[in-house]
Amino acid sequence: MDRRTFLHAGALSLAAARPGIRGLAQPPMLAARASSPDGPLALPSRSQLTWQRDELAMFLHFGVNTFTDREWGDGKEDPAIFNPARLDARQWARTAKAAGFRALILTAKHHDGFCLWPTTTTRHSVAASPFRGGQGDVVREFVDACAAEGLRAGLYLSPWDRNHPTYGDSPAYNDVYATQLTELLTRYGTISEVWFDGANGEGPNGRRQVYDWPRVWGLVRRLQPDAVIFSDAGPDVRWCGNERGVAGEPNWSPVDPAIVRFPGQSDDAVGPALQHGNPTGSVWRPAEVDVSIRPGWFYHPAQDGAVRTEDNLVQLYFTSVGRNAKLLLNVPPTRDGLLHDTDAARLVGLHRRLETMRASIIPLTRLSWRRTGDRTAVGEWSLGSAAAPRVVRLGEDIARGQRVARYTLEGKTAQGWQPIGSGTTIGHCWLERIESVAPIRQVRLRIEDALAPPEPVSIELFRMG
Ligand code: FUL
Repeated sequence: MDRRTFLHAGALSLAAARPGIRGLAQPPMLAARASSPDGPLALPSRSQLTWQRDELAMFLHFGVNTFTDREWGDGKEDPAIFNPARLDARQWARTAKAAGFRALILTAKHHDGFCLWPTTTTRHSVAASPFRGGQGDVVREFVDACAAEGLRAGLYLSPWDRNHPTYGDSPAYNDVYATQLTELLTRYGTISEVWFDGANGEGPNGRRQVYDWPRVWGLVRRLQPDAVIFSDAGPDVRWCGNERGVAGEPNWSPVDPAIVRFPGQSDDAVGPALQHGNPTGSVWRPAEVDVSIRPGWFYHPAQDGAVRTEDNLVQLYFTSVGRNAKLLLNVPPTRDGLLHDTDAARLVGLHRRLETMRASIIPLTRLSWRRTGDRTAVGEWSLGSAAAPRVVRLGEDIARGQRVARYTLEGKTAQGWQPIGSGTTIGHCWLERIESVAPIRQVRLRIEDALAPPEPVSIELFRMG
């Protein structure tokens, strides 16, 4: 039942991939773009663009596990244990906003089946708990807090439900699940991301539940057309393939929908596809990196000393946002219903470090950008005065698809041009650290391979990282 951790599968061979894209049969869903001069490049939707440009989202695992000190509840928990006496969703949202996060996702229901909103589908919910005298609704407080802080709200509704008596009776539970989803997507205003994991078990009847994903995704499309849907298999946003906080290198946003077909699927082709995407993929499905600030997803007092350090969080930013993915960082509320001081302080630290880096930007003037072939280009920029950059941020205009497959970076020192970096994909954002370089006056980016004629790439150099 646990998520598989996929090993870094190494760089994809573009030599193998390129003939593929040229010979790619036109999938029906791209037919509308048949006349595009870009050929069969997958493109993001408006919602996917907004999602990716947010860069940072906060995950909140909260529920009966918070009170039992477990990671996976068995569904037999007494709702009476759920009593976050000082719950303040505004504190969650304020903390997130102050740290530069733009969206939050709450576990409306985890595998234990306990619902954080008063649902008509079960008595196993906040309505049966002492929270706010049984009149409480954590989902409501959460979405209101996000709205008050100008942040996007998302919800995680676990399909695996270890409490509901219908689980395992597939048609009956699928109706229950659809009702729960409908409640969440119709009562609380705009929901920007709906998060599904693929955990799947047997019900009390000993039968394995068969989920109806087309129905679930169709419901989200109908009720919240602007929401992005996350799961291993998208359809809008894919899992990055591990919970270590590391997106693949290379990392393509397009994927081949024939490889990852449903959430929770596990076979040998799935891991590399989640980590790296597929350069020849026909659908746009960027990677989300979900990882916790603590060892567990839920709050455990014993882990108060094991919160990720500021350095570690900066590193996570580099291996997620800095690898063309989005970071979904889990910060679990305590039994009081508040984010822990240590976690909040580390987030402030992360924000300060990223702001310091951004403030150390080195002004650049573009001297030239020209295509040197069908799939190659070169750009040159001049630095106002000689400087030794520590970090480079590259970015493609992904509204026009992801194109770059291999690049090198050179800096002009007093001794002439020197290599200072190289890589594979770029996408929305690619961050690289530049180790000990003599001061440079100019920088040159060579696109050495691409899936389509390269568009101008943006570049930023920072003195600090
Ligand atoms: C997984 C779950 O089993 C974990 O408990 C956690 O919620 C993680 C984000 O997704 O599928």
